[in-house]
Amino acid sequence: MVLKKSFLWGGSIAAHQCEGAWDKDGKGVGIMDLVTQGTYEKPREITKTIEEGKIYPSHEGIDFYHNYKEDIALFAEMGFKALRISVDWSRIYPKGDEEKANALGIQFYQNIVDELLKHKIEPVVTLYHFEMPVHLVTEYGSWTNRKVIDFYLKFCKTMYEALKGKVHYWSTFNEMNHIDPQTEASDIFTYIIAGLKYSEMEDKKQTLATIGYNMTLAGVKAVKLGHDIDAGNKIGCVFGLTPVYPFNCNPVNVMNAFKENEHEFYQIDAMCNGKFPGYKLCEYQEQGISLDITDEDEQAFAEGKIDFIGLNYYSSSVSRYEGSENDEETLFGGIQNPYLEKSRWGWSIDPVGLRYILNYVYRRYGLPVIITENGLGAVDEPDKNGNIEDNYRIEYLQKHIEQIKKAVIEDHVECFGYLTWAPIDLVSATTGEMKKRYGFIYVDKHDNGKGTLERKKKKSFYWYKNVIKSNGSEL
Ligand code: BGP
Repeated sequence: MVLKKSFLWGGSIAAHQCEGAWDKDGKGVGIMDLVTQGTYEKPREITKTIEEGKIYPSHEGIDFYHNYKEDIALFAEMGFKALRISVDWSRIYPKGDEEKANALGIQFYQNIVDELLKHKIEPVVTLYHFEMPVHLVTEYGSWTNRKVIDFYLKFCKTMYEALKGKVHYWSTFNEMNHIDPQTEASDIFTYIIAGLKYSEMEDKKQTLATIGYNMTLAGVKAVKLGHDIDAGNKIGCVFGLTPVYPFNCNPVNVMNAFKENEHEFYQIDAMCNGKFPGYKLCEYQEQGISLDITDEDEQAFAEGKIDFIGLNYYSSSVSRYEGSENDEETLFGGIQNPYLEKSRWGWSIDPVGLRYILNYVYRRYGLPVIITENGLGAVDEPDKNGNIEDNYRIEYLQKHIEQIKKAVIEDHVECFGYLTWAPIDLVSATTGEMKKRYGFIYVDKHDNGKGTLERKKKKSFYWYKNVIKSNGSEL
């Protein structure tokens, strides 16, 4: 058996990491316009004004705003069947609470979608990939306030209508699952997702529970809305999933790992099962967390089940165990896995983990899955002839695709596409660096802000082109 001919090979990008043009054509200030550049060792900082700090990578991105035609032509040259983009909310409603949408912002995304369709590339559109207008944070308190759900739905309606008949695959959110009151969070994670710093939250557990609930509710309402506008819409949600392995077969550690793993799933449970999970509500009650749940909410959960699951997969993790306090902690909160290599940014490289999580998700929910992100962040140095021989990236992707094939062909997982992060170099979300590159296409832009923005094909460009041409049979 082979992969279906309709398998969606392609890539995935996000507006705030590539577009630049932060103040063009009526765009408002988005939360990611107020984040400095960091490094692996030094987290990004959150600033109050655009002027604060020196380098604002997201402001310039790779200027996809003005280069989208050329960039899409390069994706088409690789044979892409799909491209996942996100719509920057602050381009459409610059402050988030306006009556009228910004026509130039809408036009930009219509142009991108038309360009994709011209090249027979299926657009997959994420409606919220860390791009909230700052005004909704400062004036309304972000997702802690239910009014923000209505503003979000208005924005969704605008986009569903603007791209009706052209876009068939939508994702309501990217990676809201990193918000869970039972786990400690870092400032950058809660900021990226909700524009709020973890360290400044007064009642942390209550705040995170409210944000997590309101975002989930917004998600299911957006599904219903999108189905009402066009019954042909397939609407999913994208989750960043990191399987948590037990440290060893000591049942206590197995249970710990299970519990840690579960933190990532309550929102998916809610979106797939048609109700907010009872086990979560019990946990909240025990901890004195209260949620304001109405009958209307319950109806919204019942009516807003997602059609597919978007899976972002980079890494697996190992659960903490008694006595593990002194072990080096990973970004994902666990400890390093001695069986796995790690990337320069400390993310363990685990292709089998992808097969595992594909199976897990498919069997738990029975919904089709699309891999919406997977890739290797690495330092790419052009050689003396200016070529980029990124064999490490090819090897990484090869091994992951092998596991996808096993999941689909041997394990019968309904996985309908593979979108790499990111087909073109862009600004890293967690560190803000350009140095952390993922692309098949090199962009001459550097952390000091310099660079010609010239695009150059890496070795992996030609490799991926052949993978797509052979429908994954030649890796
Ligand atoms: C995911 C985000 C992406 C992307 C990716 C890689 O969590 O959805 O936006 O950036 O991680 O992370 P980074 O850019 O920090 O290497």
